[in-house]
Amino acid sequence: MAVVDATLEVGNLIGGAFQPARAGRTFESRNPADSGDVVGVFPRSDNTDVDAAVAAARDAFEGWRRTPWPSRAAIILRASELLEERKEALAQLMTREMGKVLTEARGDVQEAIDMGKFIAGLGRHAFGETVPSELRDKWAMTMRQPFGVVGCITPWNFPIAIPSWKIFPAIMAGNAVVLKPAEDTPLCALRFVEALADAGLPAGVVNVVFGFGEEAGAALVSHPDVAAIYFTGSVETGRIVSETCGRMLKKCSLELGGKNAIVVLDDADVELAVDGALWGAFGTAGQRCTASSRLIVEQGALDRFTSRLVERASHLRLGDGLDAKVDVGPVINETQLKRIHSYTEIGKGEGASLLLGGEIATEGALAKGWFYRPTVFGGVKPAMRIAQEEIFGPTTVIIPVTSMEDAITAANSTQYGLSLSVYTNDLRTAFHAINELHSGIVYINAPTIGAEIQLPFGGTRNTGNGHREAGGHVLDEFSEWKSIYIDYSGRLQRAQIDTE
Ligand code: UN1
Repeated sequence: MAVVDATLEVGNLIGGAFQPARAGRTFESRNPADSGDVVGVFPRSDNTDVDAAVAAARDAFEGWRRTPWPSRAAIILRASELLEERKEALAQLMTREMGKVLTEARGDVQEAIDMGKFIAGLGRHAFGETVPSELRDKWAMTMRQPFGVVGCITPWNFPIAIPSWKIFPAIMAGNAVVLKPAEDTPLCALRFVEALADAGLPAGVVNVVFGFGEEAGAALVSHPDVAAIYFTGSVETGRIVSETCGRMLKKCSLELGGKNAIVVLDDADVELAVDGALWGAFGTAGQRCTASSRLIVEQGALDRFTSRLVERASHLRLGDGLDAKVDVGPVINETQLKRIHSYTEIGKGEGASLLLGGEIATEGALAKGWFYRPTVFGGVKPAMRIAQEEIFGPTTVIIPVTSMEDAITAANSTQYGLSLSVYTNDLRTAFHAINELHSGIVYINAPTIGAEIQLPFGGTRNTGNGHREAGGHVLDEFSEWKSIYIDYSGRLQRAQIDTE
């Protein structure tokens, strides 16, 4: 692994070699806790760089798809072991490049390790089916086949975990990959791919093209030799990606936003719900698509829940995530900081009451980075913009309701459907809620964050387009079926006609 230092300058990884952008342009990755700290300088790629990466992937694909599944799995397992050995260094880098506190950065790397081990196991049980033919002396079965070259476009909030969710299963199934990681976290993505290279992945099977969505990302999505796109990001960009893929008849898997809710019912353990809300709303400074950005609270629990939440959130310590005493790190960049603050203004304008925070934090060393105070709004109505739109920061809203049915209606009333949670001690209520909540993930007595890789991850409605990542069916997203008929009767047999 290359040494990380302030002047690190790397190229795109194309066919196993580092290359600068053909147009010679670069961009910087900076530490969000200290914007003077340059983590590295990266190529700002355009369509010519993407063309080269796709060509390298095409070349590598032919050898890779013929490599036996268990051999591919062995490389993935080895890469997971290398990630495990490098976990602490990767976590430190992640905190520096992305800002999340170190314990969470370790969790992000762990999620990639878990994913790699899980996917490697599929190398020996990527089952097909053998089914009886309707004709005599005829055999019928299925096997998986890769799509070819696939494009992965990943966000900055889980800079190692999310690339791992896409790349491990993609290459397990025999695809070759071009990765365009978020411009805010390029070095984390590169370190992940280096673990694969060090584990023996042949050159060109995974290529990395750095840069911006409108340039490198768009070129990847519209490339005629890219057969499938796996995208995690905003609804706005997802729509553009989906339109392009639709026109080109490409497979397109989208993981988009969330406006997740914790429902706290009258019979809930309120202190447990406050624990969950603090972790769900302010973990990763609220920058998770699963963040608990709405807290829907039944009347009987409202006062206690509100006062405990505000009291405990007021003690959260902001700062550099490398400091073990810090609870909440910076947000990713200045644009996001301003966007988060604009929602505070929107909330006030809508008549919600600001109970805590609502400010950019600039005292002392915080002035060097992009820090926002944990923010809580009370008296929020389900239709308000702060209750409908994804803020992606440490802002959460309390929505009072008067019944369990109203709580469920409110929980289901956004364009998103990623993760919903209910705190209750009543078994019947819990199961009723599981049935009635319309989301990809439901939690009972736990916050909306914390998905595990052995279950499907994704959401309903505008959170995506019906696909799921991770989980036991993950290969369905990264391979397509081939149905095979073998007729050993020695004569023409006509299906649907010659049956007896
Ligand atoms: C995301 O926010 O994009 O469930 C992913 C969770 C994490 C994954 C979040 N395991 O919060």
